Amino acid sequence: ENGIEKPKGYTVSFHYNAEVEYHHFGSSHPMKPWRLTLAKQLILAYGLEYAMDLYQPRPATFDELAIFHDRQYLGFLQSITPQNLDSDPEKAKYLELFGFGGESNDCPVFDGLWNYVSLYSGASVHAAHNLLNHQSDIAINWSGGLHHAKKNAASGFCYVNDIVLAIQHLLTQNQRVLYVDVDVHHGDGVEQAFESTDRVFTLSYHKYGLDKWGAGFFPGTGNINEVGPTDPSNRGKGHTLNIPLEDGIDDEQYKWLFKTVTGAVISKYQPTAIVLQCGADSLGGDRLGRFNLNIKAHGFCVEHVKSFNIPLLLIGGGGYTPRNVARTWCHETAVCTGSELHNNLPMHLPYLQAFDGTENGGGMLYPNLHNTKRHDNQNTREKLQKLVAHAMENLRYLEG
Ligand code: V1S
Ligand code: CA
Ligand code: ZN
Repeated sequence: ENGIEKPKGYTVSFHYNAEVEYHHFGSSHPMKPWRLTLAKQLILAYGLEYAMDLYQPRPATFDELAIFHDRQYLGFLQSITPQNLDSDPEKAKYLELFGFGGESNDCPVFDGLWNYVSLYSGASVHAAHNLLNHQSDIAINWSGGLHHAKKNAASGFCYVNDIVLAIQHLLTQNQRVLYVDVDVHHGDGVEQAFESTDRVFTLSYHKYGLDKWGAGFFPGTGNINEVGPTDPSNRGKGHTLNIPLEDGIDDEQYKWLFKTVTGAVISKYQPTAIVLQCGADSLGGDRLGRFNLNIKAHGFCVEHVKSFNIPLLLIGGGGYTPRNVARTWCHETAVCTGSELHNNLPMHLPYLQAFDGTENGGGMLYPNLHNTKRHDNQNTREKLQKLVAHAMENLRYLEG
């Protein structure tokens, strides 16, 4: 009756284990796994579950994670708890080494950490398997997308790199996999993991540059000049593209840029599978982000990639204003299934108050996030044109 049905001619699958929602990074930490509860409630309230195949994946095993990560690092991750953290001097020694140190507390040790990382990774690996078996054409895991994790270190709220694990699975049957990252942060962990292969092309759009105090935007890498290894004998040469942006980029600019650059990469690289990281911290009004995108402009990236009809894995990532993260991922789920959603949120939505009131988006699915604008647009037409020209220059390497 709500008009939500399975798309004709292709299959969308949704991979989600609700246990991830119950993990807490700590009250002052911006990463809130319960944003996934909000997203799921919106998706269900609109009836999108009728348009997809739903799966509840099991957690990934130690051995599955060890396909990318060092066993010693995983052993540490599996055994560390908030309780044994300070008491065991042996563990204290490894904290720094494995990326848990520093006063920023980006990667806290919290209760159930191992369960959390194996749940979100299990979902990405399961989603990749579904694409390989041809059980789905588009597979979604909103709990994944943790692009900063390294093989032996945690970084930027990421402990295990589910994206790398999923791509490794896709590589068993795909000659070329394209990774596209619209999170406001540079996808450094994925880029680094595949820097020496020509079978994965990594493309990241992100905020890059110094603030007025001279501090670089996290993680501080991803300049347009960073194109991977420069040694001509390295097979990975030319298979990385970074699009560094300034504060305040708007809908029209971002859509034009995304379409132009991603389109060029797809037509030159000819991937047989695509992984799209949909970090929602590139939205206007995000607690950590600096861009000014509305939900439909963010969703345009999904629409555009989907239009190529190449097997697609969609994963989450950052996103620190939970109600807008939920709106975006609900909208993008609907983009995948080809469903139109009404701007008025369904009345029977649990947690309706999280989306209600002028502050929270007035009970709408698509509030104008420009109203929450806090960052002037520093991206001029000229700068973006130069950037695209530079990107196209970098892509000439693919022509051999
Ligand atoms: N920006 C930012 C930011 N905010 C925090 C933070 C805030 C409160 C806490 F209780 C804990 C951490 N950390 C950061 C960034 C990391 C951003 C990670 C983004 C992850 C993703 O969206 O891309 C994918 C899920 N960390 C830093 O900026 C590091 C410091 C450099 C910040 C300041 N301190 C003092 C030193 C380290
Ligand atoms: Ca990015
Ligand atoms: Zn981010």
